[in-house]
Amino acid sequence: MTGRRTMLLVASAVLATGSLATGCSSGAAQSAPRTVDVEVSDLQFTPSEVAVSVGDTVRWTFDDGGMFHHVEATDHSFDSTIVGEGTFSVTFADAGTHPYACSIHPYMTGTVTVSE
Ligand SMILES: [Cu+2]
Repeated sequence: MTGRRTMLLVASAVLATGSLATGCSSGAAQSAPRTVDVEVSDLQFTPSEVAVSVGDTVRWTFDDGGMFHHVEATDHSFDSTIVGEGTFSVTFADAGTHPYACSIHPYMTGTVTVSE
């Protein structure tokens, strides 16, 4: 495990993702970075497990009627702080697996897997 990871925290995602890459994971030529959405609603993360490539962004959207939630990586590599609305985005610069949970509702869990 590398202690320090380089990440871009985008408070308010305004990334224009014009293209959806489908089914290309050859790894040789890196396709355009993607943004993968995770919905935070009904006391769960949907989808709870996402797989992305280095350079991709995961964007959580808090939409649970104002209920406060928290996206907190178990390895502390990212932390949304406790919020009730809006979005939280993380761009992953390194490969790795990041389990995360909501500190308020510990049964709310998810995993981001980042591959080269
Ligand atoms: Cu929660």
